[in-house]
Amino acid sequence: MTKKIESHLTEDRVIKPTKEFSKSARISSLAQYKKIYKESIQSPSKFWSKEAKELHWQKKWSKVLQWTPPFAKWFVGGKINASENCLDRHLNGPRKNKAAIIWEGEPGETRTITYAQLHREVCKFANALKNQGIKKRDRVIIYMPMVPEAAIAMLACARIGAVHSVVFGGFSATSILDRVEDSGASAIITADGGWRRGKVVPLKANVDEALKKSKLVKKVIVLERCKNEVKMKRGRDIWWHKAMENASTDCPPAQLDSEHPLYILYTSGSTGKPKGILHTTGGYLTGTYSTTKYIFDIRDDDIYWCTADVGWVTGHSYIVYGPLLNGATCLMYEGAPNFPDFARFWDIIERHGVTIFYTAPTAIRAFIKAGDHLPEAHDLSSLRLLGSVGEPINPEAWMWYHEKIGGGKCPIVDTWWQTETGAIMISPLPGATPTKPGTATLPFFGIDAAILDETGKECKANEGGRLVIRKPWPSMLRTIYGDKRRFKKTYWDDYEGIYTAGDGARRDSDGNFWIVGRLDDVLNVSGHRLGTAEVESALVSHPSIAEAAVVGRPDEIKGQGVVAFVTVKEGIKHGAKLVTTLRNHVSKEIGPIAKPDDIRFANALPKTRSGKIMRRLLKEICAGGEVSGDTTTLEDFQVIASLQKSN
Ligand code: 7RM
Repeated sequence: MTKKIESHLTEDRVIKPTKEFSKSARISSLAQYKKIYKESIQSPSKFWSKEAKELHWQKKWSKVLQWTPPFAKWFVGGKINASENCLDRHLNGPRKNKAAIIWEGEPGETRTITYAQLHREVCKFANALKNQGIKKRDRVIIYMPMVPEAAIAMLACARIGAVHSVVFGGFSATSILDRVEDSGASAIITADGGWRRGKVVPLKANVDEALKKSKLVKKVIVLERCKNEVKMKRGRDIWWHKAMENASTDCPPAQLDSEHPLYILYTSGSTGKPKGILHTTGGYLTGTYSTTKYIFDIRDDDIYWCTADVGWVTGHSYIVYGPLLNGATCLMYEGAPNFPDFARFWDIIERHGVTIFYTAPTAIRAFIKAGDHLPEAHDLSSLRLLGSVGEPINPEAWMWYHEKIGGGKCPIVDTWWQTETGAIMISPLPGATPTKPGTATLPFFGIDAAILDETGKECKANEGGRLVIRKPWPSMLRTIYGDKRRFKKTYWDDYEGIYTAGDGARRDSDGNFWIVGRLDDVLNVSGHRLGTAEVESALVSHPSIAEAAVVGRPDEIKGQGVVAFVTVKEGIKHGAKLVTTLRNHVSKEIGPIAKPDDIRFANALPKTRSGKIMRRLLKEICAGGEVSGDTTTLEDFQVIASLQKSN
């Protein structure tokens, strides 16, 4: 019996960058990419030090890399400050009075903050933090809505060398408490509330609830955003505007070691408590700076919009650090994509003239479901580049995104990376890489990505295996905070000195990487190992289907049977007839082995707050058991109840 992951779905459509885009792009042909890539893999230190030199170093490094697997130190001996690089570096030229952040609140108000203004606010807030007794290396939890102050808080921490840990504003009191305890945080920066679908999310009340059970936190700074009623605890809580009142605007950036911790960001494992992914300064800045520059090919006149929340790594690397390091103008939106309706994003793009738009497949599928008339009613012609992140983008969604949003002219960068990798690892370069819908294509410069079988041998073309990175890279996680053993065990146990990402993938004959799903989710049907992504993609390629999640369930004969949970598009009737149609459709697209044994219609699928389907929960439902393990990252618990009922 083979242990390889099989792959049956093929995609022949090739979309090349337009001449117009390539002409002015930093990397303008596949040949140019290949040449630089080859050199960068032969000598990663040379490539990365060239990139790092474009940043401002208070003191230059003496050694590019010190690698004692699995522990890396980048730019050893160098001194650098993240906030200085995001802000001060732009103040001596034409970017000084350029918009750094264009913000839109959910109720509709807007603010524009220039680099000079952002610098001033960050310096003031950094002094406010110091006045509250916060020092270098202290851990500070940031639990904020999507407002500019979230970025200001992050950059202010970085300015004084405090370590931020952003907790997504949709998380509960329990999640805050877990993260406070694990990180040993001594302060929390929050707001009275934040707007989401027309309602106030009671952030401060959640913090109060969490802190009933912990004595670690000495200071809570509260931004007034929604003017909802909150309780302030004397001696512990202070309003943001009060803390700012007497704070000076003069705050020289702290001199920090290149390996000084920049942030901890918690990511859920499939089992056990969330992992505190630790990123440090010099390498992380180099990785996010370089990837933003080449992959988004960002320009001074771009209006760049990444729709993620700052609570996710995508928000850290591609709303705050990457774009600001590049002196870009970033749009930031506070609220939900469907408030007041599913046209909100198209409306924002039109009104602000967004040129680069970076979002997630889960959002794209929701937009498809909501109907084409919504984007069609808006002028989206300002767009020149689109991006996707978070999950495999199924070819149907890719084509829709390309045609309906990109007007057929915008390249799409399907970017594969993780909280752990800090920056994008595999992605097209928009002026250079021919793409096929559904593949993240080729590794970024300096990234030695490969697919290995369980013996450590590289897989042949179209053979599925484990996605790994064979050489260290600057923005890699340094450890799991406080748990080196778990760090080693989770990422470095499969192969000596090689990082295992936990994703299954294959490369096609052009070398493109196709992610077939998380390794924990791989199906095993009569000895055939199938990735979930391909079966899901086949289902969604049927015109009636909006979304699909596929899992295995124990089967006496086949080992595992295939169960598909699907949601249908607006106005589609479902029943026995559609079940037969879909089973035949999958059989035709992939082959009879992938034919679902069972298809269940659902109103919604269980997802994490960032839109990833939680297949583990579906597996548990299929096995007939109760849903167990960590469910704190589940977006909506109702979904589980309704799936269990229809079971
Ligand atoms: C950035 C982010 C990481 C996991 C990763 C994959 C999946 C992310 C893509 C993707 C296929 C993509 N960080 N993933 N991007 N799969 N194509 N372009 O999402 O830590 O939250 O998740 O997400 O499984 O391992 S994350």
